[in-house]
Amino acid sequence: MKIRAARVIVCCPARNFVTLKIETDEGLTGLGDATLNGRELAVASYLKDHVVPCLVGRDAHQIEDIWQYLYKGAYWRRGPVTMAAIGAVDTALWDLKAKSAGLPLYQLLGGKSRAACMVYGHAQGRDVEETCDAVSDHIEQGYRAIRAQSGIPGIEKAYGIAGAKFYEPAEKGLPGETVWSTERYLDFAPKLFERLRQKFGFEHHLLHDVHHRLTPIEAARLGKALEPCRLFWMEDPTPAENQDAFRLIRRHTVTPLAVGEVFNSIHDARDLIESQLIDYIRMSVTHAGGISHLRKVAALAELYQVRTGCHGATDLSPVCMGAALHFGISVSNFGIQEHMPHAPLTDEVFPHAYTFKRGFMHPGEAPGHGVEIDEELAAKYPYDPAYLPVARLEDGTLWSW
Ligand code: GCO
Ligand code: MG
Repeated sequence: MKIRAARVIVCCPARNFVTLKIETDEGLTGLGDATLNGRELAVASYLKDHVVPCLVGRDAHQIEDIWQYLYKGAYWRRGPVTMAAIGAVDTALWDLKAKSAGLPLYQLLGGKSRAACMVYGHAQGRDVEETCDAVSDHIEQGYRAIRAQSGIPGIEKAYGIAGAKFYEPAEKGLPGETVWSTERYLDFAPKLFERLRQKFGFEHHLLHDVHHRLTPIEAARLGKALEPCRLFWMEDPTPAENQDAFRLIRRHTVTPLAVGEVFNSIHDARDLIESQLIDYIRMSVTHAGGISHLRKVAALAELYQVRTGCHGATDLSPVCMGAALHFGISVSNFGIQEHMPHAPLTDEVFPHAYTFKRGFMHPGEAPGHGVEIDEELAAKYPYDPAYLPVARLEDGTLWSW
């Protein structure tokens, strides 16, 4: 099965997506997601100008060799742009291999390890009571696990809160600026979760995303304060370039930790996993070099009882979600999958076999990863520049958003 052509499709059905479509001489097509929020065209160019010319004519079955060729062969290793591009090629090749076998992808990954993948939804509100309403709404929809984010008194635009029903991280135009106050947040966050536990008890899993905003000692303090609320996880409590930072947090708290949505290589996570500094690894199929590389991360994590908790925000396309569910249903140390439903228009452009039922998702039984693209419809929604916001402290210091 030879690669005949590969095309990069950039479109904006409700938000921007970069999709790689590989075609073979046997007439099969495979899809991979290469969306890097706010930096989409850099990956599109990397694919179009540097990767696709090297793919044409290769045997589409040689997934591992092509992965190594693109990784080692480029000389310049790692990085979000490179790894998103490699991830898209890898995902498209797994899709093709499964389609040529006539099997759903999970069968090629060792078969099912569970009946379906538990997912968590996003509950958000402008204040505690609105967040309570959103949690209750998610419980009604059947979610077993819910991430809760709330507006914070004294902070105009807190992370994860939207005016609209669904929170969408990227905004049209140049990056917006938001103001952050660690003091106000640390004062407020434990009160939010105390109220949620008081109202809903302990039957449902609650999660929370700190979004890289705290220093290690502040994160330790928050983890400790949240212990009575027994969170499923506290996510990205501090930036993780310095993996050692998590030793300090770990020494002070038993609140489980989840890290890795911005990682792109196993090396970003190695010490965190081997030293058992985290409980969940959040790397995604799209940003971490595809299914092949993510399986290696999961295999390393399995040795240390670290479980997967893949990033699944709306900036990962339905192609990523399809692939993530095949990965999740097959891998032995699956933990949970993030689920931020896409806009109806996004779902229309990317018809898919995966389904949601009472808090669990299933990848479906279609051959491949089960996600396609309606190119004609996609062409009606051209790229529309959008960026993630930046954050500053109250005195103007640039901070982690
Ligand atoms: C999450 C994330 C996202 C990111 C977004 C950036 O946990 O879902 O933190 O909401 O902010 O993916 O592009
Ligand atoms: Mg996050």
